[in-house]
Amino acid sequence: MKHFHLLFTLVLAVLFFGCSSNKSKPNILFISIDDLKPELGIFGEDHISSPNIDQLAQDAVRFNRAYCNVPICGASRASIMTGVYPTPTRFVTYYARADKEADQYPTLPETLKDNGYFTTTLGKIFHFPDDSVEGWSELPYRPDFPNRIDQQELWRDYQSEELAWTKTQNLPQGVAGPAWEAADVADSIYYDGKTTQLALKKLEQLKNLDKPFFFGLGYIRPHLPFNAPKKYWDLYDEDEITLATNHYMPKNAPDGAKFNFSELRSYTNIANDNNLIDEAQARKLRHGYYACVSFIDAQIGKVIHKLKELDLYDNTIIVLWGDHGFSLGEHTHWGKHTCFDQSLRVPLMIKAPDHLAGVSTQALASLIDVYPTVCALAGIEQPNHLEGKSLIPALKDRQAVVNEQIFARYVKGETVKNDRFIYTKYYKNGAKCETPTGAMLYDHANDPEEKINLVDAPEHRETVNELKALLATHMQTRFELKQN
Ligand SMILES: [Ca+2]
Repeated sequence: MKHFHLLFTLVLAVLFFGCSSNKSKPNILFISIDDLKPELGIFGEDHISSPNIDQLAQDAVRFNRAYCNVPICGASRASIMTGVYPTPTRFVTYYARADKEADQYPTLPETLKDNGYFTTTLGKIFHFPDDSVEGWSELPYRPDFPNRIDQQELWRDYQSEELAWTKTQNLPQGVAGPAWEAADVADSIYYDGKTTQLALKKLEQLKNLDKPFFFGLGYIRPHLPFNAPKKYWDLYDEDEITLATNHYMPKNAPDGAKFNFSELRSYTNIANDNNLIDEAQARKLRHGYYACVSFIDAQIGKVIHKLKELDLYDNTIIVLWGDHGFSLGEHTHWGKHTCFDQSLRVPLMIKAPDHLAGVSTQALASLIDVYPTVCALAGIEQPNHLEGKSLIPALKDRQAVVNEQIFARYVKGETVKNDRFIYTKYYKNGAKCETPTGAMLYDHANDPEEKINLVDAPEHRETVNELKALLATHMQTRFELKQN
């Protein structure tokens, strides 16, 4: 009997310590906000109302100089989730898939799942919900269309009566409805509001797990169309919205940098021609973007409130990121899909227990660094294939330098950015990086808005040569890695 007691106590102890050591690993809430640019209070701008993201920043490190690796939804997400760079033939389009183009690499959720995490996702993390499903402990889910691959409905989330036709008409691929809507409805009527309702329920389930969780929560606004409840539009006076100060192409810009934003032009109230967006429409589009950001900010607030209510907040790492930037009239452009700073720079914030909080860092960061950073924070050995670096040094010391330079690309442009400069080389044939057509160099220390292309300036010849060489090495290394 005595032995039985001893055995029983031992079993209990093993169970208790076994569970508690596993459960004590931090949870991870991985929040993606589609097309969110770092035009937020926490990044030094004050014209968009985002009180909840600002509040979260008090417990996080925010990266003032974080960059995507490819400024288009599906490709950027496939790169983040696999931890490998886009190449001229891999992760190129909005419909890029990790499981078709880089299936040999375990995704971030797969690595976490293999290391004891319960992994789940709701909303838009991968572009396609059925991409790399083996990485999730349960099937990915989205409101209304859980198993649909064709997602036109997502973008046609119009809720006012006068736009009901957008749901029933058989519109061609790529054609939506108007580029904005301000329906006087509750948050929960729009897709992202429905996502939040499901997220709150999901957190209640996750609270009761005997494992740490990784929860990928993806919002689709402020992606076009700029549809948000009217109350968020009402936060702004459209007449007072100011337009981009660099609303013209840079001096000496190469032809490759020209961009006619076909995505915005696919909306029914935007002219499908080569003319510039006029001032009134520019103000309306900015107004809509701001409203969508405030709408999503309110959703983030509800999720954080729930985490705190469930007593999960303190032991949960929160990574908040945007998949690329977004031009709102800068350089005459509207949208992503360029190699300018407006299109490449992203919001990135990491709240991690026992690391810095309420500070910003100038450390150059790249979205390819997210995968190794999450592994390091979770205390998991990172897979060998990862091409980024852990950002932990910057989460411990805001002066730390992790990357001397970062790399990005978009179709025909290859970009390198270092501490001071950003350099892009354009090619006639982007898929093979053949026949250069031009290049651009901007001095971010003196020209953060990229108004003057300095690539031919004699005083910057050495810088251009240095960046050219770095880019060539990166492209060659990337090529060789892909061959193996
Ligand atoms: Ca996007």
